[in-house]
Amino acid sequence: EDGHEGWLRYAHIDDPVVLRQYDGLPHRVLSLGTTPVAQAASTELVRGMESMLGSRLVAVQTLPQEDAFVLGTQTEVCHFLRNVCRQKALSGDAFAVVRVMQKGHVYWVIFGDEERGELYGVFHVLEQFASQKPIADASEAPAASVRWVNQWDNFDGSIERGYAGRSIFFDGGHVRADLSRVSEYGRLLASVGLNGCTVNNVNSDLRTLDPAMLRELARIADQLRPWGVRMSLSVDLSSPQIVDHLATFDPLDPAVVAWWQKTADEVYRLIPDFGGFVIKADSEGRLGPSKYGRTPAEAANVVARALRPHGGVVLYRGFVYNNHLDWHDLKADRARAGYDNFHALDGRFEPNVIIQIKHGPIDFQVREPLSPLFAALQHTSQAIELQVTQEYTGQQRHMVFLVPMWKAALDTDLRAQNRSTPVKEIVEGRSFHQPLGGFAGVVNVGLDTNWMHHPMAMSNLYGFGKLAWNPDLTSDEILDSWTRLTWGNNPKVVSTIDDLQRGSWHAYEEYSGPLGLGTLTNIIGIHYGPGIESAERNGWGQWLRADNKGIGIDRTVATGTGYIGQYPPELAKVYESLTTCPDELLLFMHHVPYNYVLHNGKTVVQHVYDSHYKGAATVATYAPRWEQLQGLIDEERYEKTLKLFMYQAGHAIVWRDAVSEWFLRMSGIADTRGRVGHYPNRIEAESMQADGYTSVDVTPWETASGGK
Ligand code: BDP
Repeated sequence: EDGHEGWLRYAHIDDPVVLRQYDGLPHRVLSLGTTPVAQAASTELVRGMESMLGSRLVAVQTLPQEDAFVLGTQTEVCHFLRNVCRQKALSGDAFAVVRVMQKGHVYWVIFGDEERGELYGVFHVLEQFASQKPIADASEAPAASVRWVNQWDNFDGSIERGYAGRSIFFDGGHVRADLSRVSEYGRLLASVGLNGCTVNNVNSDLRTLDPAMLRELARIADQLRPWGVRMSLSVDLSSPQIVDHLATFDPLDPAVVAWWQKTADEVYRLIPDFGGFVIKADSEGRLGPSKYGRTPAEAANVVARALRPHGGVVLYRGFVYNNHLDWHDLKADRARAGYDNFHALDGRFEPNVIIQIKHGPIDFQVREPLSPLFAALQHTSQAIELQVTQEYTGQQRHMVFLVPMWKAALDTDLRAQNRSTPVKEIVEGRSFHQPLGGFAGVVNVGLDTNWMHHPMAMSNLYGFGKLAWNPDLTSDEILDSWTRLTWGNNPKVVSTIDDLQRGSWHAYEEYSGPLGLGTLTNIIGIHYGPGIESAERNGWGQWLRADNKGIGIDRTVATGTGYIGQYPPELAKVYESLTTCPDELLLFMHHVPYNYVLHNGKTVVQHVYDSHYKGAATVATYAPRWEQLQGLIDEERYEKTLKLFMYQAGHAIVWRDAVSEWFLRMSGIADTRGRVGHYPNRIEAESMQADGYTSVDVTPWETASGGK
């Protein structure tokens, strides 16, 4: 097995006891719809049942006088099976599975309000088989209407922050001739309820809205359509100037307004089910409305009005900040930017604009507090942006199961208006009664056979979809079903993989950047491996503010940047005080000396040492624990995973030593357990007799033991 099927392996069930529970299921299927989505739903049911149960469903054209599966929309099914008319009316993407008796026959009816629901119902049923659960009546509705993935693919075929090969969509400046992987991707997305895919980089190619390119892009939409996945595009606000040589791209210029309308009309002529536009503007060098003294609302609204007659939406990214901040200015703080740029615009956006906000105020670090912007926008629809591609979290060379991190974010209660407002309810549109809302996951799958390189990384895509559908699921529920679908139901396999993954985020945090420091990685550039000081003294604002006396950014209202004051008062109070600020966010919120004593009784510096040793020690157990599964899973995925675990164990030591040595040198405080700086049995390369090699100083010094 090569991981190509992801969690849709549909492995044959051999256990006769398990198989027996499906004995009475029908052998006929009636599919009432004729659209590609309806066809995909019935084909999938046939495929899954044959593969898992070995039973071949026969398609029939009318309601048979024998047991059958019946697939359709609620309206379609209701003509044939009166009981279904009496069921509560579904709406949007909801689905239901009901067992109906009529004239002595059993009909398993899988229906939605729309065909997309039908497809979700089929995947639900197939997931029951794959996890060996009985089939029962079910009815589910997604938490929010926007459940999109973003791909940061470039037209040349590279992928920004993609770690699993080249683009499945593009190559050499064009849409690929062979889009078979796109259709397979659409199937994976649909199987977990995802309904949109933005196919190009947020740093959008300026040719994206060129008519010739749009015609090519329409081919991608055709591949995704049968899976109920609507294509969307990232667009650059300067497009009117670039594509049609307008004199300006000022959103309030009538010619620009007309251009967006004309362009939206053209997009929908080619792609009738087009989802909408994602916009990154005034951020990291992208142009934006600030050029003309206009606000993000003025820009977003012009585009939104053009899309609205067609049912499209604008996801305007909240990731707007100045990357030329002055490090010497103690009040300068990148974390403030989202709130500062958007909160005054609350209520000024068209109803089909959604502000897409990264879950933390900085940038997908291993631990961040929630962005305070979520609580500040109470009259504007919002989506949470989560990063499935492991940019700062090990780039799919380290196993890091991110669902617990996202759960912690989604469950965080921001206490807006001094009442319960967990972020998941805000982005569902529930807390502040907004018309839209949802989830955007940056995924960046590539042409690697198994989509994401690390066999464990697909759990993050699966988990993202599941949470976007139902953020109340627990991390353990999601993990356990992914493991069963991906690796089979052998109890030892399931418990071993679940245990390995469950603590993997925490372990990564322990050896990469604890106490809210952020991932202590190479910040300028690849974002991989240790690079502690690379964050300091540049304009990007991912600073540590470390010197020989202390570390951390003072973000308090009393003496710091004032960032904490952007939170609703109850939460602000918790973060403002050293007594109540949780250790895990301490250095994000406060500047303290190295010997400051944490709630856990340790000093900051000793905690840093201990946590790095602990994290690296945990990772060292991965390979031997994995080896217990040899023979219980297929050789191919076994070997691939084993190699990655061995690599991760080594790289975790590199991390451990780099960060610990840096803290030792910076603070001058020794490890009470005498580990840091003393490595028994280690032989430094520079101490060897190495023909043909010379020893050189390494920058940053802490990334090589001994600095050479
Ligand atoms: C950062 C990435 C950069 C993206 C940017 C964004 O390093 O490649 O363009 O976010 O989200 O995390 O726009």
